[in-house]
Amino acid sequence: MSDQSATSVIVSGETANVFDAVIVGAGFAGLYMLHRLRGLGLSTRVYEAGSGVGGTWFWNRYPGARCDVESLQYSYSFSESLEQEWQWTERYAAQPEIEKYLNHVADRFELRGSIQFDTRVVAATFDEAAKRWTIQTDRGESVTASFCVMATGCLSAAKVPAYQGIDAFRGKMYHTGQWPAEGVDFSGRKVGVIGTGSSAIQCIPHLARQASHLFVFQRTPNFSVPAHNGPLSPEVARDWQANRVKYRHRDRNSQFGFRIELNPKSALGVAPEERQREYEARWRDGGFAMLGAFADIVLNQKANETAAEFVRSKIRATVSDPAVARKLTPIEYPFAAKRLCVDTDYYPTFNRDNVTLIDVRARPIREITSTGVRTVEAEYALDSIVFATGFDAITGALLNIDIGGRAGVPLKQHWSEGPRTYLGIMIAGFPNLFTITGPGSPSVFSNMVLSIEQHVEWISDCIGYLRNRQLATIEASVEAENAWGAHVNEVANYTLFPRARSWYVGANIPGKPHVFMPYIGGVGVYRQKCDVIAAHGYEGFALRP
Ligand code: N01
Repeated sequence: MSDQSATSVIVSGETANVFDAVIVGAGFAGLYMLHRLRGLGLSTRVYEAGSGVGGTWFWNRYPGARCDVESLQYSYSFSESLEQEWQWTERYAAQPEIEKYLNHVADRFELRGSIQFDTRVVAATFDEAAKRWTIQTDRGESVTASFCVMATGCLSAAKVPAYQGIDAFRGKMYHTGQWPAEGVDFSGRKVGVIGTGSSAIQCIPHLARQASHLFVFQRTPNFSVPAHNGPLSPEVARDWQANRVKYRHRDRNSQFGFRIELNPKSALGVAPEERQREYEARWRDGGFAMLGAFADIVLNQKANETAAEFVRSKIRATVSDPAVARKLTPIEYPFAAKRLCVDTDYYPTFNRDNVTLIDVRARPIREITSTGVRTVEAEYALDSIVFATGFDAITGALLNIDIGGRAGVPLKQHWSEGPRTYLGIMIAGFPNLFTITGPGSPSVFSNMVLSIEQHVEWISDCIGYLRNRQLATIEASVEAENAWGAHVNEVANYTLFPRARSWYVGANIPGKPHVFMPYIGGVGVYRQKCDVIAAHGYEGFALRP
């Protein structure tokens, strides 16, 4: 692309540098946003840093990567024919199948022609006089658009800790969130995995089966529940098709955006035998069923402790070496206050002779050497290191772009004490800039696909509303933004979730302001609030000609 002029882009033979809308990202959010905006007749360009569609599901190709909301629910609901023609093969689809699904969607709705791949947006600046965004890419291109939609994902800015000596390592290094497309063969290799979050918990059993030896460097143990994944039974698929409309309605108006039977009883109000029976049944169901076992698990520390102790007992019963089981047992934060992990064979993997668990909380990593990892106690010789060290979550991908609002105020400045938004969709001082599943919305606390659809539909309805009334801009008011931020906080503080040092509060990134970022009032409640605000002529927003 070096021979192109700085102000033009060419996609599918079309040359343009002026659009109605620019969308950043071609994952679940960007693809559906494009489909909707094209439906409104807007000229739209999508920029995507990857060489294909998929977003999260393009980059996270590590062995074992799969969704942990059931695929029938973790899929688009906007097109009945799409739902009817696509058959999921497993309860929880693996990364290749989800990527294939998103490629199918891109083809089915003829979206590719509007997507420019291998292009990262580096800056977006609002021009107050023109009432337009200028968007710049890492290819030196510059285009303008009335609307700029960030579909950049909540978990897309991969983070590798700044270890001393990291550049000296002579083996291979990988991050789970930037996995090579061609895959990696670890046969016969000594492999180190740093981190024990959801990504690590999914890939560790796979790596252990391949590597000659696997060293797991754990700083904080996580609570993990079994997925009980398997082929999707034809009866379940048939039932879904027969009751699709009813089930989707249920999910849209639920707490998490997917089916969890919520037991209305208190964990403290039942006999120990009944409590045990309930937890056992939930454990057998697998996945996030545990979260609904009792109404107060995430609200009351004592109730939470009963669930935590149940999972700890499962760890003790599974891991044969009591010292290893003790290390794997979370004790310092409430059950589910860090994102609950869903696994296949995670705990049994630590019974293998070729797996060693290293507690780097007790004995921290001091440096990475040319041949491995050195903790304060020992050096571990490694051929490969897998960083399963997570992401600069929710705000990272947005702040990695140099976004300037009114009067050139940088988003970094507006968010210097943590993210501030109205509904997680818009930001005061940044007119016509939309953030799909932005901070302050249910996002990572819900079925992402369902929350993405809700935002996309709200945003496209909003843009349609503006255009029908010949209005040029919409902008959140400072008052509405402040009130929403206070509400997000109040709801979070009513629960146990802020009590863990998690990425939900930015605790995994040194120097990041500690703010609980997702809205956890429930996707049904949240949807209602968004709908009422729109029905009242976009209350809390200024709409201008
Ligand atoms: O990242 P994480 P992830 N030294 O941040 C450790 C979603 N997801 O990629 O807890 C040593 O959870 C860190 O330790 P600590 C899901 O929402 C979904 O696993 O900070 N260790 C932690 O153990 C998930 O929550 C799916 O003490 C360091 C780990 O690295 C989110 O993505 C699958 C360290 C990071 O865990 C992120 O998951 C996968 C250091 N300097 C992911 N820095 C599904 O849908 C970090 N760690 C199934």
